[in-house]
Amino acid sequence: MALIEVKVPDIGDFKDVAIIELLVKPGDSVKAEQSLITVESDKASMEIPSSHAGVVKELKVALGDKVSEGSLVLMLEVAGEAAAPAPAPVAAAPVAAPVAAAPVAAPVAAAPAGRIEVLVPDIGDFKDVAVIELLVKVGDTVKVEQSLITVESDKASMEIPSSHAGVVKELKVALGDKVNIGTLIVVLEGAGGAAAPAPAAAVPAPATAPPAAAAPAAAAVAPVAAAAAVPAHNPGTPAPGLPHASPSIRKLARELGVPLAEVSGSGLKGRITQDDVQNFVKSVMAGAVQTAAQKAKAPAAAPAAAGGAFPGLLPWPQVDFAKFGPVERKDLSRIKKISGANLHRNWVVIPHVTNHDDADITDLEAFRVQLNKENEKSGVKVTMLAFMIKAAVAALKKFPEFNSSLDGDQLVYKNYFHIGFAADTPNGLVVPVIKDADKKGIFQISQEMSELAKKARDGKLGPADMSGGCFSISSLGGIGGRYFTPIINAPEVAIMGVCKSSIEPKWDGKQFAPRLMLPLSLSWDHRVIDGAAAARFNVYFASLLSDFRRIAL
Ligand code: CAO
Repeated sequence: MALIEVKVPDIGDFKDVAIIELLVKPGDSVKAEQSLITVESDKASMEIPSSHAGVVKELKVALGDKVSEGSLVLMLEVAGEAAAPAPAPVAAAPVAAPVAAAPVAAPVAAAPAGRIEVLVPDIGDFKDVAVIELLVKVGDTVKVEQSLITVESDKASMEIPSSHAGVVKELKVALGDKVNIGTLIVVLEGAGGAAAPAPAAAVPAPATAPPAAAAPAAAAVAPVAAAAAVPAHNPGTPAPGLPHASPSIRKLARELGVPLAEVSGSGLKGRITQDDVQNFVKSVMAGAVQTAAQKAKAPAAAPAAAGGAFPGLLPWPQVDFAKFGPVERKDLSRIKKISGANLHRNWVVIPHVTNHDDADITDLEAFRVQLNKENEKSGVKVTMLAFMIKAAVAALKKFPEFNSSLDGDQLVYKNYFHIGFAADTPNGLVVPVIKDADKKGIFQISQEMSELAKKARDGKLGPADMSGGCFSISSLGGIGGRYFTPIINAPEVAIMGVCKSSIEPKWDGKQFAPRLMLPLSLSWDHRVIDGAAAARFNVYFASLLSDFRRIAL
């Protein structure tokens, strides 16, 4: 055992930065690269990692202290050989360098006549960093230096500010997109046409996002709710003032399902601390337990707990499974973690209803088989799903509210037709999107689908492959089953689930005839769509599959 000094590594241009959080205390065991403290400059924050594994003996800094490269953070007791003074700080580079290098350059390309393009400024070693939050939307008025997006690398995150004041005309990035210096973020219309050059230092603002655990790479493989790898805000309520919290606190909050926007911060400058998050959980649980107790006493008049998200909800069962037999633990895949969070939100937030119906695809299946025979040599196999994508486009055209998204009190109707299809991969569910399906034929759609499905299975889908969807189709037809209740892929408002077709006897007016019937399950958002419209959508969709000539009408 020996004592070593853990110092602040090379943190680039960060000098005399204040400590805003102590993440460990004497007696704590820490791993190499575990974050020890959070420091903050006026525009960015980062966590300083430990160079070694060991036990914290003494903290040499306090909240509010200013530190620079080389400042002594703490004394660490390390085992045997590792006791030699730390060489290059293990995790210093990835954490520190990107942020430190970031805050300088002015990212502007001023365009003529009031049109201003705001680009990602010089963000140092930050490369291919994922956009994890969009802080403005089209129509917003922004000030100079107002944060536009949050980006995140492995260990740090930062907000990218606007180089100009103006009104947001176009957002050029989406959640999950990877950006670099020079990437176009938004197009602004300058106030009074004043496309003045950017101030000398258009600097990133305080880091706000969770660490790498869930967002960046996962964003490259967006799950069911593909558009929102890191769900942050309700539609229509982009947060102008995001809660101040360090990456590790954000991670903790996300793991516990705590909405940070509802937590009041007791730390420096209102920063949310670990205690704040834990107290929030306790208060919610106390409300839930109290309500359960009230219910038990007076079941007929159980009042709703004010502010409790789910009054009366019991805590998740804590079971020692090993008591009952041998068990094995495995981490959820990255895709499962992200898709799970999105599915959960969509299931809880959207009032789902599912309508079931059947389509007679006897003739269409015969046509499909014939097409594949004729085109055997082309290498492209036409699938039933390709026909369903075309039928979905026609149905969306006839029932435009199915091709909309809720944005606050408004519905956004889309005049484009991008159709997502759920693809099963060894790592979980993803939803690649066929863009402009209205402009493509059955062969092209079949080919694109097979390419996207392969990319999905190989884990190679990029954010662009999965963004922009209007409506999704989830086909279990190749596997089996009768009907199911698919979860809507927010911010879409409906999803078509399809199961395996089978021959069924159908009365043709004179006799029973064998017909190939395809079970359909349409889930829809009851805030946007009514039951009658859903029934009509299904009937129309089925009629197109029954007689595909109708698509040309
Ligand atoms: N009824 C009967 N047979 C069907 C069918 C249907 N509705 N749909 C497909 N089939 C048949 C196909 O014709 C094919 O048969 P052949 O090999 O004899 O030609 C076979 O089933 C396999 O089809 P497929 O699944 O490879 O192709 P697809 O175009 O139907 O689907 C894809 C592609 C990527 C959507 C699919 O592979 C997949 O991943 N499905 C799972 C989606 C999913 O998990 N949804 C659940 C989401 S909710 O958790």
